[in-house]
Amino acid sequence: MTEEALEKRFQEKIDAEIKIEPKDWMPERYRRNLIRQISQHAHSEVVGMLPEGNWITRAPTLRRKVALLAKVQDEAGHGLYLYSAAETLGISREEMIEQLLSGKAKYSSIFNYPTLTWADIGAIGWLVDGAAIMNQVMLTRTSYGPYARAMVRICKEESFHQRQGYEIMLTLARGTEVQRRMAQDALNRWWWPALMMFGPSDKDSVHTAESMKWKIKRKTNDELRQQFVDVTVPQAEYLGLTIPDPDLKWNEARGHYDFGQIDWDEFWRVVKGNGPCNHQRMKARREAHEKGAWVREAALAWAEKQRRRRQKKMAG
Ligand code: FAQ
Repeated sequence: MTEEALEKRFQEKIDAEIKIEPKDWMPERYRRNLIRQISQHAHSEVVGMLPEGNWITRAPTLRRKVALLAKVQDEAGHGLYLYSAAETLGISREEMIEQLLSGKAKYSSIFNYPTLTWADIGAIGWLVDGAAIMNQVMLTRTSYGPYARAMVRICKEESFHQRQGYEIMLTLARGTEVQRRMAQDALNRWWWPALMMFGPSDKDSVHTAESMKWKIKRKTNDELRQQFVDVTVPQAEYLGLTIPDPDLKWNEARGHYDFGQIDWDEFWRVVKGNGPCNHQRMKARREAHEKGAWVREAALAWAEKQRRRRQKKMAG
């Protein structure tokens, strides 16, 4: 079969909503685009543990500490499912990690902002996990089987994360004046970076057209961002907090909220490595990788020992 005929058959499968599985034929660009997106997604989950991990020792109660520990641990698990999904496309885990540590691969811009107060943990759960879910519910229907299946479980856990964040915000918003101000300050600092998580506007998005054709993405960056604003504004109202956007207004004709201009210069600055915490985050990841070398070596030695034992048993 010619390359052209194979591509035609591939597109027909996509259009018929048949999932693509690891051993199926796929265009090289589809494979590369998926490795890029899934590995960056995995890196985001892993780097995303850092801003919140920072607050585990300072959570205000045992209940909050247990919930935060569980959440951060979940993010590690999400990274692992996603690295495994990417490995089915023919890239090794070592290669992906090397790409992250050398700065070649991206991870979500949002994790380059600092967590200054306890309210930031509430804002991350509410807004960052809220934005992540909006994007990931779409990805449960992505065309690549292993990625779609990983997303189903991830979304269940993310909705617990979103609720724990919103509950922290609710407690602070209904607390003392100082607590309410802390919640408002966290919303002020996290709102715009949360909107940036959805990526550049559609006119500047280089991958969207191809990803939509292959149903890797089913909604564009701007569509998801709008959907996020529409569901989040009433949640802020319920908290009695003000979204830091003077242009935010319900548009009856569109049936959506209009909102102000995103600072795209800030977005690209952060994506290119010059956000408030990029250096700190990468330094922490590199140190963790170096300090974990003995664990990887021990695990490999143990696996080798097991393999030899099994071999001996079979021979005997
Ligand atoms: N940050 O052409 P597009 C989470 C890059 S998980 C950094 O529009 P695409 C859970 C993009 O990679 C959060 N870079 O790209 C959690 C591309 O560069 P490249 C992560 C960004 O792929 C919560 C270039 O700009 N979620 O939060 C960003 O079609 C709490 C052009 O962009 C995912 O990764 C950004 N915000 O659309 C964990 C979901 N946006 O690769 C801990 C899966 C764009 O050519 C605590 N990913 N870029 O060098 C996606 O859905 C897509 O990749 C998008 C971007 C929507 C992120």
